Amino acid sequence: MGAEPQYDVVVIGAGFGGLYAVHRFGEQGLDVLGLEQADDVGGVWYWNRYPGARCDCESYYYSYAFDDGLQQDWNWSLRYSEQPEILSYLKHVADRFDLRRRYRFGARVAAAHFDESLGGWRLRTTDGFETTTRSLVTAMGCLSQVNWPDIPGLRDFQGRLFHTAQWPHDPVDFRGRRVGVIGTGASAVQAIPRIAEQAEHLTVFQRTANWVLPAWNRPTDPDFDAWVKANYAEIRARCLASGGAVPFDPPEQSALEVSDAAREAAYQAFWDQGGMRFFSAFTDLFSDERANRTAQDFVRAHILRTVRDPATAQRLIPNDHPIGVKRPPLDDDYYETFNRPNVTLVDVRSAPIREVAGHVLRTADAAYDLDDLVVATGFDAITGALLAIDVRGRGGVRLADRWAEGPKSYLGLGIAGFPNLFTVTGPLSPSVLANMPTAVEQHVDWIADCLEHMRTRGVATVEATETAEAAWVAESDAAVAHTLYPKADGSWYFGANIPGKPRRFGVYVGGFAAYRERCLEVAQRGYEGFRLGAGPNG
Ligand code: N01
Repeated sequence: MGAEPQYDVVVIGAGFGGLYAVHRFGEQGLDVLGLEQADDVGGVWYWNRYPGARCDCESYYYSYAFDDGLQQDWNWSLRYSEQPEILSYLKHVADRFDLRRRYRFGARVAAAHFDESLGGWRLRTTDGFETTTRSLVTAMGCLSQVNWPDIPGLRDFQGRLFHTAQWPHDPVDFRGRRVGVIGTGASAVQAIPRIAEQAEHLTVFQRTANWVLPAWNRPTDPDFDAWVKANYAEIRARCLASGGAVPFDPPEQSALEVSDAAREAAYQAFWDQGGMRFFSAFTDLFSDERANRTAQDFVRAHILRTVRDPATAQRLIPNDHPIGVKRPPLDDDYYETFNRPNVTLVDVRSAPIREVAGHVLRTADAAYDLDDLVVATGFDAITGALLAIDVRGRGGVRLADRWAEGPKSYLGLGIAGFPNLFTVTGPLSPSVLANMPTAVEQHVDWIADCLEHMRTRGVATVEATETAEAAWVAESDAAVAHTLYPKADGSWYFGANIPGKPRRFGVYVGGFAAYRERCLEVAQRGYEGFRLGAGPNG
């Protein structure tokens, strides 16, 4: 008999997904190791410490459901929690379930090679640590591989240079400073109002305007909190039964079948509630351009009413994509911020950024002298973290080659040719279009059951078949083709924000509840679409 792998399962990542995976697999008696590149737990909430960093899902459902004691004991201070509180929560989870003892921190995985004779994976980290494992579970987040734009001279900027996703741990003081922010995505929209409150002057370099919705963040209402705690079982069940893993009532009417007055009233009611609930107003906002245009009209009117300078208001109105099909940011006075005398909006679509030299950011038609530059240009999303590792499957095939034309996966969980590799919220799963903690729990539970199936049946390898994978890719592509998402061809959902990255919509849009049912059916049918390989004694 050949050598046995050192671990039953290695989990990469210590964010929401990784922590739950390490806990769950440990509870079922597996020998589990966690590897995390940071020096502590938190995942995206460890790295994204920029001012205003906050969750755009409400905390009572953007939280773990797996332990009732945890959800009863933990109290959220705000409707949408800020980064420090979410990080405290994840640290509390690590303490409460004693998870750090299973982790190696400061361990960035450099290589993961499937070894056929071992029937498992050989791993190496950048600090030279090596180990082997029967199964490998990646829980590295969909938005964790930082995107630095290719702007000549940027990295040599002579002032203070920040990226929102690699923010310093100590607070940054912008008082008396001339600050520039590149980007107007969700990170920038959260940071801009906070930086504007401090900076002597803030210049926002915008390439593409975004549709921004109000969060109406506020302290947690104690009565609501008590209601939530008394009704958690039902709230979580509603999440599992919904398209976005959120406890919202699904819409029932088309935006086109109601009167103008009724439509306006509905949008206003959802606007006043705040957040992504806005998209629960009507059934066809993601499928019918005319319906979507009515929502755009509503938000456009808000921008024109709010922003006093007409030229700035026009620049803040998106003109290249329907509302919702790029991830809409939630704001805290974002539009109002452009009424401040110390804030300037610069359009770098018409006059692109050419270079950074010394303290100066130069566009095609002007130069801006800055003390601080905040880069809010997002991530190499969905596949970036996985492809940053030298992953090789059967026959030494590189994952980067396998995905040369875009990600391919069966259910976003398994990849043909890469046995015993499971990807938590992987490409072509509902991932970022579902409430993340619910999505990761569903994936980890499914993987845990699969690992149990392997152990009890003497199964050595589980591997998606090429046929099942191809069918799932086709189904995922077809699902998105019926929506308005392809109308935003610059979105990171397609990988379009990274020069040279192959285009494929990386998220399954068929809805979380239907997807979950599908995963359960696959398991019930003996892991249909996966090839189960017998072990040396099987
Ligand atoms: O990144 P983004 P993000 N010159 O890619 C611009 C999640 N998130 O970090 O649109 C000039 O959305 C780029 O312009 P354009 C959330 O899912 C969650 O803001 O490519 N500009 C865009 O404006 C979100 O969607 C929370 O034309 C350049 C911006 O940079 C995702 O993370 C909070 C440029 C990048 O926007 C990513 O958000 C924050 C260049 N060379 C984020 N290159 C929560 O609430 C890029 N841009 C949990």
